[in-house]
Amino acid sequence: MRLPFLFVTRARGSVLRLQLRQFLSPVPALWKPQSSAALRFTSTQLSKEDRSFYITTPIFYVNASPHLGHLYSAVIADCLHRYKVLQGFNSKFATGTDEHGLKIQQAAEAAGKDPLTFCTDVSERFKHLFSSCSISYSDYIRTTQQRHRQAVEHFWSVLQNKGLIYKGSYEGWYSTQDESFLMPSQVGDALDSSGKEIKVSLESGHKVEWMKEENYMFRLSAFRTQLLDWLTGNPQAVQPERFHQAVLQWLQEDLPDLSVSRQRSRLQWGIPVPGDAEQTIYVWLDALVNYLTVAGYPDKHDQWWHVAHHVIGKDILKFHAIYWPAFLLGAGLPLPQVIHVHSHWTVEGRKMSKSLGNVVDPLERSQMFTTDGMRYFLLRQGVPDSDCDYTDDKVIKVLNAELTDSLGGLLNRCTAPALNPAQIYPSFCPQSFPKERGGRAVVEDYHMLDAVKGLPAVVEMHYESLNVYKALEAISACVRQTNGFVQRHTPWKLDTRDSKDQRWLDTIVHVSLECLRIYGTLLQPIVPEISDRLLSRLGVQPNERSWAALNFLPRYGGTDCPFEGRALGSDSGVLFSRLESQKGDKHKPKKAKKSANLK
Ligand code: ME8
Repeated sequence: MRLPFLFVTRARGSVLRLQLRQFLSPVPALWKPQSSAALRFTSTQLSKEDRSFYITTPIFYVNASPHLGHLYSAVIADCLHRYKVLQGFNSKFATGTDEHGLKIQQAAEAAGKDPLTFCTDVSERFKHLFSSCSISYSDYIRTTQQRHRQAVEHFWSVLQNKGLIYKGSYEGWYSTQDESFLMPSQVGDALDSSGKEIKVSLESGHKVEWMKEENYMFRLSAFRTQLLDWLTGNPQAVQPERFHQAVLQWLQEDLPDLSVSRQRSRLQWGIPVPGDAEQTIYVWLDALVNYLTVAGYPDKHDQWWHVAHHVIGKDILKFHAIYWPAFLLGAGLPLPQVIHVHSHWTVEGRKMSKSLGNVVDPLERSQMFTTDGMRYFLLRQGVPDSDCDYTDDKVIKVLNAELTDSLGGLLNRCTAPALNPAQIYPSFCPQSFPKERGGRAVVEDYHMLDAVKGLPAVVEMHYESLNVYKALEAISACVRQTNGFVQRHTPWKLDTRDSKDQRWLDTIVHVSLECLRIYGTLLQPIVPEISDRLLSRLGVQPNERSWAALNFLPRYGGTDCPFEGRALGSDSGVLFSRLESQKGDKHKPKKAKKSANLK
């Protein structure tokens, strides 16, 4: 992984081995470690009235166009944001682009553009992707913005005034592609395309170069104990657990001081070190501060900063779970509540990369499979713990099975004029489906009611931990149960001239519509457009779609149902059109036949 520095020298000293670094960076008297109690920032300590929530994605490099992985991080964060809003939170959701650094400087040069024009062009592409995919961010930050520069300069001055930054020099391997320093053990030999021997990062495969220059160092080594205290005192701070363990493991290893600037002669595209025009602030320090900038740092960040949650990919864990908390501790600021880590999407088992030509274009795919289709697929199949392989065929299979057939089929059945000629939310008959057995419902029907009643709590638990795939698994299982309920009782065979049969038919449809209302409400963070169409079709008004309004099947519990007798909303067609696998990768949604699932 990306550990900085091979060797460190003091400004006028000789080269010293890394292991001696602790001696090189004594904590100055100016800086006092925080007590371990101050490091615990669990949600349980927040006041019950505090309904603020702040969620971020990584800010993405603008050296290349967005790919599927970028959209995945944004969709996860968007899901959590929408869920919190449904729960009544005042949620802020930030995303944006990371625009400084050597890699961007070089990419702009290669494109023959001035850096800012280049950054603006690519940043707009990210923005367009996110807007097209219903990413409902409340702030889009670019590190080239003035508000960010002010925040970074202030943050730097705070660290410097606390004696945590000192002038030194380093010598070691640097990967420009990863914008990171590497230890010798992280570097290996490889051949470039012309057969020349080069050194590469063992983790990323990117070329590394030997660097030696004078710059500013951050006293990272002084923070090991506090970082350990934070992680052991907050077992939920880094999720899932395997990534929490990985960070603890890294903290057992060498934790050298970190170079936090580059010579201006090498890197012009970045924020100059305050008071030293010869140095540019290291792109990772610059980039991490974006989370504070959006929160309103340095003047008005309190409301958001103590409820910060970061969504990141596993590739940038060390920057977020070691460097960032150490910077924040140094600056005397609270640490993020949770760092949600996710694994990667691969293609045929390999990392997506331009050189392999296997990059999946998320915009193109969301046009092929629809925005909600792509969102559903990514969250249904993406598992935070382990990498997932992407194929178009998988997308088609999952969406056809779960959105077209299962969910769409259920809606179709319960709203089709054949079963529901009056186009209303029909009445529930307690005699047909009594609390105590003896009506027409059978044991499986009671099991289904139990499952749907308990579903919001299950989904809530999985949304909270960002195991969204588990939430979708649970919803999908319930949808299958409801389809089974309808299938079991074949309501289309009931004799509507018989009043008992009519009441039972109405009850079957009422219960199924109630199930659909729950599914539609719970699915809003995942597939906002589909959920809106589903709930609108059921006649559920916008103010009846919050978490608090879930209240499944009140008539069964003996209380009034506000929907009973209400007219359904207008029919806007199939919920999700079947996707056809076609040669030439044209998976355009096909106009589906609406009656297909009626019986
Ligand atoms: O690292 N699968 O930006 P970046 C899933 N600017 N997610 C993926 C992915 C994949 N194959 N590839 C990338 C940077 N991601 C820095 C971040 S934050 C202060 C600075 C996602 O453009 C994932 O979230 O390289 C990963 O962490 C991020 O994109 C890296 O984006």
